[in-house]
Amino acid sequence: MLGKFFKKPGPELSDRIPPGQYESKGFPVLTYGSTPHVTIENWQFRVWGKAKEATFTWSDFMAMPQHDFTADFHCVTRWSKLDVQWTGIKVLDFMKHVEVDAGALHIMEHCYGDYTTNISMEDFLRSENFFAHTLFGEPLPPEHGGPMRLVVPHIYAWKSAKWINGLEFLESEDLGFWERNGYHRRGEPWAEERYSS
Ligand SMILES: Nc1nc2c(c(=O)[nH]1)N[C@H]1C(S)=C(S)[C@@H](COP(=O)(O)O)O[C@H]1N2
Ligand SMILES: [Mo]
Repeated sequence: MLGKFFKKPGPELSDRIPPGQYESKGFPVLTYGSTPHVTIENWQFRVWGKAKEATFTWSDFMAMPQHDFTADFHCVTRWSKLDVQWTGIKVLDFMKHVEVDAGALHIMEHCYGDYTTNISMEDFLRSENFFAHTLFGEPLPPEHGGPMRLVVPHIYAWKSAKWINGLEFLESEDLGFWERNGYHRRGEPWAEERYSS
């Protein structure tokens, strides 16, 4: 008995819900540790490593093109929430402002609160990835990563860093917090890349 919030996918959802996942009607909060509280005045975003070091403010991000996004969200703990509505900035628009070195093939995402997660440049530089500051038409609540988080819809949601505040560009792959603790280095939900082997 799964209760009313988690529903086993019927055939009509089998192309939306990856194997081993259940549909969640609510939007659970999944945070390791406590929720950082960061104001938009104090929020800063830094890029460094194999890229020209630069710092961006909230108004720098607001001056970039703003878009609405609808994306499915898959947590490795087996819940998936469909059609989450966000507003924010495309990763590819942001990256027009970053001078990346030729040898940068990986990224470490950094956050307020010290969470980290790694992603390859190839998985990061996709047109559907975005930084989000609005959730269902309201400012992104702190527990869901406000004021700003990353959303990478095609990978399990632990790569969608909440309270994101920086990108460290790397020549070779390094592992983030969950990846060092047994989770898969990539985390593609349709291939069920849950754990490292
Ligand atoms: N900074 C930070 N980002 C994070 C996490 C976290 O603990 N800290 N948890 C990850 C996990 S495991 C998931 S499933 C999603 C959950 O996002 P939500 O709490 O908005 O549902 O955020 C991801 N991003
Ligand atoms: Mo998760």
